[in-house]
Amino acid sequence: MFDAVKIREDFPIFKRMVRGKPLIYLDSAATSQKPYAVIEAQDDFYKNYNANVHRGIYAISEEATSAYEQARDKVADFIGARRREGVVFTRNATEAINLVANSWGRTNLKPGDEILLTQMEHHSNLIPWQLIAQQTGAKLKFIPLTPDGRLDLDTLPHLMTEKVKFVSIVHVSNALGTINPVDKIIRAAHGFGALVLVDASQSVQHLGVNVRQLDCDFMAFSGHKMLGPTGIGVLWGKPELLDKMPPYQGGGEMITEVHLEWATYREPPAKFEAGTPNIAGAIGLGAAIDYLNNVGIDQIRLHEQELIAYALEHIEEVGDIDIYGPRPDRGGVVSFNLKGVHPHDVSTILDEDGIAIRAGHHCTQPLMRWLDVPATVRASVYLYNVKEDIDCLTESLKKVKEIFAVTA
Ligand code: C6P
Repeated sequence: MFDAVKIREDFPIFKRMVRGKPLIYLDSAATSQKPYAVIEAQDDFYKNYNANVHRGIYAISEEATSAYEQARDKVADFIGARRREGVVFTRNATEAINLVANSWGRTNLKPGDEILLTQMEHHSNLIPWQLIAQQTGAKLKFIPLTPDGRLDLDTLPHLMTEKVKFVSIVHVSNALGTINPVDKIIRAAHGFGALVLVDASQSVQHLGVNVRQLDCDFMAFSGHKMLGPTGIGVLWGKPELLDKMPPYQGGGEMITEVHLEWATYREPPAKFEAGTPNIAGAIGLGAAIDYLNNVGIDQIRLHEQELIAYALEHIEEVGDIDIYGPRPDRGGVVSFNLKGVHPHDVSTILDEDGIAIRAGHHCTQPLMRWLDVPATVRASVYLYNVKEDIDCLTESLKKVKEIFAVTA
């Protein structure tokens, strides 16, 4: 039986007070909170078997290597990957996307080729492609949005041509909550021989994503948004594609033979993990995946759907509110503005009530421009949120309205 109140007990941060009030955390899209299990897994590594991986022929190094590689198995299992070799540990989703843009993009793109993105991409799935387009002469194209903030798939037949060599799309928008039909886009792209990267930063921990079912070519996500530590992320790639790609960074552990003038490289994933990796981070991520599996992603999704429906209804009841993004089907995010009040002012007043919420452009400036707003207020939920959190948010929003004397 899913019980968010009980789940909260696993998260030490909910014991603390903020500005004299219990912490109301509504910013899990930025980063999630961490359960004891994750904190303790990292602690245990540093206290009991801290050693470098893949190097030492002694007990604690072997233990560290085994735990690090077990974490890779857990990730592979979690995303339905057939082979563990497809899982590359990175710093975060951003680094995973940069890896593909640089390694695959630089080798395969040429002037006249097209990279297809969407108008709702996070900067992390936009800037790496801008940079690679500038370096290779490839051109960027964008799937536009419908007025309710979905991808306008009617444009796909015009946009998807044999010129498109790579498609990189967000699965769930961090700013709108839109759940994109990535399966349809992947099928269309493959029909033209283009490869597809799915930015699963806001989906893998909420919806569950199976790379075999989706048949994407690459997937990127961050550990810290899925109860794991910061500084660890994942690039999953089809092993046959990773095999053919050149290294992204050079250094220790990614080589087989080194001469002064040249070197040969190891097979993936080692080829893409130059230098000492974030061992504790990977172990913590493994513990986070265990935790999520224990609770059950399907249960988490149902809980979030209930919370988001509740939030949409009650935030709207405050009045003078613009809510962005589609309904009813969306991820665990509600972006909105209180008419006539800057989102930063809203967030500052909510903070006085111990409410942590994000206000800003959410690293999606082109999307904000499309919405014709400088920024939004964004509430995002996860498995540990309860309806009372939303009640506190709406009460506080009423206070903001009073302070700013917003009139309809
Ligand atoms: N979005 C948010 O508050 P990193 O920073 O690499 O862990 O994640 C980047 C990223 C990529 N794609 C999407 C869809 C994202 O939402 C994010 C991170 C956070 O919305 C921080 S801006």
